[in-house]
Amino acid sequence: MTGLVAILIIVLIAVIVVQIGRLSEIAAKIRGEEEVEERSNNKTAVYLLLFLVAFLAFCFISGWMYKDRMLGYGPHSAASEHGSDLDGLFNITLFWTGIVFVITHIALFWFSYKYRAQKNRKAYFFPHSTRLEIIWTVVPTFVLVYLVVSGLRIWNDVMFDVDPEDDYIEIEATGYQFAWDLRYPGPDGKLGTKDFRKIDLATNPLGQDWTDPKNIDDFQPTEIVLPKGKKVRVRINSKDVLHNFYLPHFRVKMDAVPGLPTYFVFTPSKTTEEYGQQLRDYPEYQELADPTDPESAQRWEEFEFELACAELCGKGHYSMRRLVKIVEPAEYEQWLAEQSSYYMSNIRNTENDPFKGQLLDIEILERDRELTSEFKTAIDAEESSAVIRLKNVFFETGSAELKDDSKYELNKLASLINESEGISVKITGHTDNTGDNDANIVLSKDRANAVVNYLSDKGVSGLTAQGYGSSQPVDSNDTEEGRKNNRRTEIIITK
Ligand SMILES: [Cu+2]
Repeated sequence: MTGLVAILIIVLIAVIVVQIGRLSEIAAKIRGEEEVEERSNNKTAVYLLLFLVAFLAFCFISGWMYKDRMLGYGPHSAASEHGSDLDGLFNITLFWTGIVFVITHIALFWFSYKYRAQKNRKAYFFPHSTRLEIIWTVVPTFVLVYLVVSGLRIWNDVMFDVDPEDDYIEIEATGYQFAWDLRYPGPDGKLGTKDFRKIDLATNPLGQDWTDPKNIDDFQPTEIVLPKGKKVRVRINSKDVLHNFYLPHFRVKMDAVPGLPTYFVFTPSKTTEEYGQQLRDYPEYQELADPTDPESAQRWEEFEFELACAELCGKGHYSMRRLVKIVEPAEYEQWLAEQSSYYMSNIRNTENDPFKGQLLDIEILERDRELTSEFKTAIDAEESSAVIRLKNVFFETGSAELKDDSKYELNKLASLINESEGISVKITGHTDNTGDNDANIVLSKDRANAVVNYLSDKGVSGLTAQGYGSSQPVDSNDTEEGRKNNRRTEIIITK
């Protein structure tokens, strides 16, 4: 029995020894895997750190490399008075969010390095810290409040509407698929009223109300021209879908909403010419404007501001581009003087004209301007005498009775003669060659006398009159147009 127990003990010991041997073998294997795992953890943690460095370097280098392509940097400085405020706002936001961006990325990757899995280190369960909660609530609150408040202040400055007392120009842009209709107020400085029910694509694309005198001088140019340094209010409309009135160089961007007029106020601070000059230092603007033509100008010389639609409004969206020219005030006045009103060139004396057959104030002013300029030219000329045709003096057919319309021209003429010294004025009457020659001479003499009498009533003295009948034609008597030109009243000014 004792022998049996002894054998059993030996067997058991052998089994235990074998088991222990196998156990340590397995343990050694496991330990080896852990080592492998630890090594790979270390490697990953270092890679993450390297990624952090490369990522931040990439962010800064690409930001620096491409900064000239962003609004507010390099060649893209603002060309309006409020533009640099908006650019400044973006820079402040970039500065603060940039700091947070850098700190959070460093913290994220540093933590993944520092707290990687390691032998003999146990994760620490961290359920709550009131202090930390307070810190990461309060700090962003202050930063955000600061950003929002300073942003709102600038936004309110930028979006402030004009005071009616202000000196400003109001223009209008109406977007539709796919163009902008631009409207300027003309010499009265006021845009006329509109009604969408009056829109007619052929004769009245904006629905202007022609009974409103403010509409009479409004004109519709194909490009925006504005003077430097003057406040501009843009009324923005849309006739169909959402568009967006975007002047990138002036930091002006506003939706054009059908049925809801919007506006924007801005003051251009640089002329197109000045802006082009400041681009000439940038290599990308020294390239040829037309790469196929070695003779072509450099890009900075051809620079133009532009209006773009910044809403994807349909497939012809791109064609909503319009040029914007900023010029010196004197050049602007000259441009304004060259524009002709939509009403005068398209509506006047058509069946759509509510003032058909009536003389408009604007026409009287135009006649005054024309007569004054001809009169001044005659006075300033070197020749001792000059002839001016009175284009707006009319008589009843076959009679020497002045038509009522003639008074505007004659009143102006009276004041011009009264203001001038050292001149003598002769009124001459002319007819066409129809009818009896003697009768024509009498009629032309009577008409010249009628003008003299009218002017004498206005205090003009020393006038003489002569009738030439049809003896001095200025045009052919074979056509109605020519005969009309020959029937005329003239003045001869002698110094
Ligand atoms: Cu559009």
